[in-house]
Amino acid sequence: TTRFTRRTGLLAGAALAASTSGARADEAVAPITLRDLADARGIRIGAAVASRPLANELAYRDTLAREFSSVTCENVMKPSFVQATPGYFDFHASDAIVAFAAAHGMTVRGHTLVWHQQNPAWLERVAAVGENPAGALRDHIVGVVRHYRNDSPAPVPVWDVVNEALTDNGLMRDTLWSRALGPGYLADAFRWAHEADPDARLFYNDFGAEGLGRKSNAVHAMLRDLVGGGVPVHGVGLQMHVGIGHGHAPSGTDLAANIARLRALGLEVHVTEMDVKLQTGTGPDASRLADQAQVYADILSTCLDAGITSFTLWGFTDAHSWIPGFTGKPDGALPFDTAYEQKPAYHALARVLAGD
Ligand code: 9MR
Repeated sequence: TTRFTRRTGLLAGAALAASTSGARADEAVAPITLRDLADARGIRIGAAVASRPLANELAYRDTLAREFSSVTCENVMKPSFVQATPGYFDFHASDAIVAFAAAHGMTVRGHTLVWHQQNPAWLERVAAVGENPAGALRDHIVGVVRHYRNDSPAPVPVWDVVNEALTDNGLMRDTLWSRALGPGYLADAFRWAHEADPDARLFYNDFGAEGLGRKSNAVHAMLRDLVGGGVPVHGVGLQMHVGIGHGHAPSGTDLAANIARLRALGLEVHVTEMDVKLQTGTGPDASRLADQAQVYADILSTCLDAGITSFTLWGFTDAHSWIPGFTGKPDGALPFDTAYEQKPAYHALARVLAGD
């Protein structure tokens, strides 16, 4: 069986190149990467990117550019970063990531325009007591989307317009925007983004709505209503923050059924933020890493069969992941370890992409 490790991938690639081009088998041939394999399937493989390691770590930059064809700014495109001061847009941090992507032929998923977290204090105040909260939200959306519109130097063709607007029970989440504007803010946000860049593909993004259940039913119903009402929404992001151990990831059948019903609405489906926690499992490290590889493989395989077009991880190296900070426990939820070595999860993703 073909194993796409860097070393064996090198050998397999060299053998292939030698047989097809007459090159000597001992000549150096570029290793097969996740990116190559995803290209061959016509899908994007992506990672969330953090500014500091991108600026400071060569291994971070090299691995990102080699293995991935899509990037998402983990933080710096959010309102608290791009509009910390009312009316003054500061894109220096997001532009750096977008420029890196452009330089390496990668696409960008814009993240995110409307959320209940990472808003500047002034915007929260405007939403709570301001005279024109709708105007403030509209100006934010238009300011960001226009900066990255299709005819700009570094376009962002896809946006997570609204993030996490529903609760686990499938109700409208009580947020600064639902309080200020009522539930209609979702449709308005999509319309404003569409006005700012009619070419952009506009997504609703949420977590815990990957399989079948109350929340995914509500996401589906909400999107059905938006699509039915002629609102410019083109896709849905399934975040996919999951874990090893029973009940910490959706079953393949539920995931496939959910993707199918979303696609039946005419929507594109992306996996937008996948990581697989180890702390939810049991057993020695080696068996946890094997379980993690299996979860990555099962989910990617189901998603490919179900017709998703983009598969993004929330980071790529265990050296930089939100999980330990958030859970207060060490983990290792991504396919590269802290030394940028490929973990079993990496090989599992490569095998699935290769169709093995
Ligand atoms: O990974 C992000 C982390 O660095 C931030 O502190 C956090 C703030 O809430 O947001 C994280 O990213 C989130 C993403 O934007 C939306 N879905 C959940 C992600 C993980 O919390």
